[in-house]
Amino acid sequence: MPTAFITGATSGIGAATVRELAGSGWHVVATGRRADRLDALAAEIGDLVHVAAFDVRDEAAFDAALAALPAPFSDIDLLVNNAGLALGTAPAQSADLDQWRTMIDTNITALATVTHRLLPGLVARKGAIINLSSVAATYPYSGGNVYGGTKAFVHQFSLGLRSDLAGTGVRVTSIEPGMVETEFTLVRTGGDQGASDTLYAGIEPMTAEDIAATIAWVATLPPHLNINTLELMPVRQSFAGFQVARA
Ligand code: NDP
Ligand code: 8X3
Repeated sequence: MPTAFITGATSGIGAATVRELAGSGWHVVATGRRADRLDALAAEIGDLVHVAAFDVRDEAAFDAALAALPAPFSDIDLLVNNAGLALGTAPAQSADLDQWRTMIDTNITALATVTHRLLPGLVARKGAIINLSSVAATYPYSGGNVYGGTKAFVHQFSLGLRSDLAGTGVRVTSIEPGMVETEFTLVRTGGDQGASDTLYAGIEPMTAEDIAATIAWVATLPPHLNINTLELMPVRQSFAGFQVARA
């Protein structure tokens, strides 16, 4: 069976994707900062999972984790660039610059670095890359400023990779979900469980398992078929009109 390398596997979409793929017999490298969560995942799933705890922004730690991968986990066929976060909902003019830097470092710089490192092997194995973008890449909302910008990067980077990888057989997909109830809003609000519960109340948000099933579906399509961009929303989430600031 093939091997997947998943960033951000300690919760939400990443953890659900580990369970989904390992459940179908894939070998999975599960990564993230919280080692206790990764150990619990390994204990739950068993030999199909190899865990590596590192901060995805720490290039040296990432390199060391890669170098320590045992066979067959070192032969990566699928990269799922999932680690990422939103911080804050303040308008740009009052946003925290450190929060902006953390989002850019994680959602853009680290994602590009991981991709760069794994690309030669993915090309050799005619593998695939699945990147987690967001509806925020396309539809601006108040307070989404840099988060939306980072996800627009992920969208466009994915399309650019497709161009560069023409003829290699490597597939690239940008998955662009709307509201998925995970730890996302807890992280965004600095741990405000009430704010998270309120945001998702009464809207039947998508689940991490919904997105994991979508990722598994994309990853197992026939090799001649590439989904470029895949946008998903809960039925109860849709679009609002433009706003105007009247004089
Ligand atoms: P969670 O907060 O539940 O999971 C985020 C994961 O990213 C965690 O495993 C976390 O691990 C990891 N992560 C964050 N920063 C780092 C870091 N510096 N180094 C290593 N790992 C890191 O959120 P989701 O599952 O919802 O988010 C997964 C992806 O999906 C993100 O890219 C997000 O932007 C995207 N997305 C989410 C949507 C939603 O509504 N939930 C909608 C659209 C896209 P740890 O903290 O242990 O390091
Ligand atoms: C986050 C999606 O709809 O919660 O990436 O802003 S949404």
